[in-house]
Amino acid sequence: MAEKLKPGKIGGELSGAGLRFGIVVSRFNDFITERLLAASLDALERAGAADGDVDVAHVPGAFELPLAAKKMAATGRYDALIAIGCVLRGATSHYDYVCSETARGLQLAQMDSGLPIIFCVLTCDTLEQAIDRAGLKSGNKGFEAGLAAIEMARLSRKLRGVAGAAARSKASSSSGSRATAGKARRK
Ligand code: INI
Repeated sequence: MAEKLKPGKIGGELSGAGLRFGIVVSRFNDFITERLLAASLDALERAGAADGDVDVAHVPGAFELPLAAKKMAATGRYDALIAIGCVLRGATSHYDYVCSETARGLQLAQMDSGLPIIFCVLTCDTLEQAIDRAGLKSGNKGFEAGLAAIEMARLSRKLRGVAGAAARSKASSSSGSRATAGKARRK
């Protein structure tokens, strides 16, 4: 019987040392977002991120997160970003627009820039649900976001290394086959 296939594993270790992070936080519902921010910073600090390697930018509301994240990504300074917000359902459809455009904008910024942007935007029906996710019954989503940022930053660095090694080996094998073809022509 064939041996069990052992695939190569590419993982993102949870060490923040030497990585740079940008965090963009919305001021709207800051009772919640500042708690999410504190927990994200706690996760980064515990994983070894250094003071000078973490920057925090504030924006008015969740709707402004994507543009600020895109501009932070464009600086080329960071290994990963975290976008923090809290949208609470109101009496009108405003909530739906803010939620969907914030999620869409952040995903676009992430895919355009190639930089991991962690989605730490609570979208809740009630303040109680948000409080539960910002340090009460359901843990703190900010802490989870900090860990996700580290994992994605590490994984991205590794995948860049894998891509670089693949490109180098392709280049050397094609220059090798050009040299062989040249020799064959000279004979
Ligand atoms: N922004 C939030 O971050 N959370 C909300 O709950 C919210 N509500 O409910 O209105 C909210 N609105 C503001 C929005 O994000 C923009 O800042 C504003 O529309 C200006 O562009």
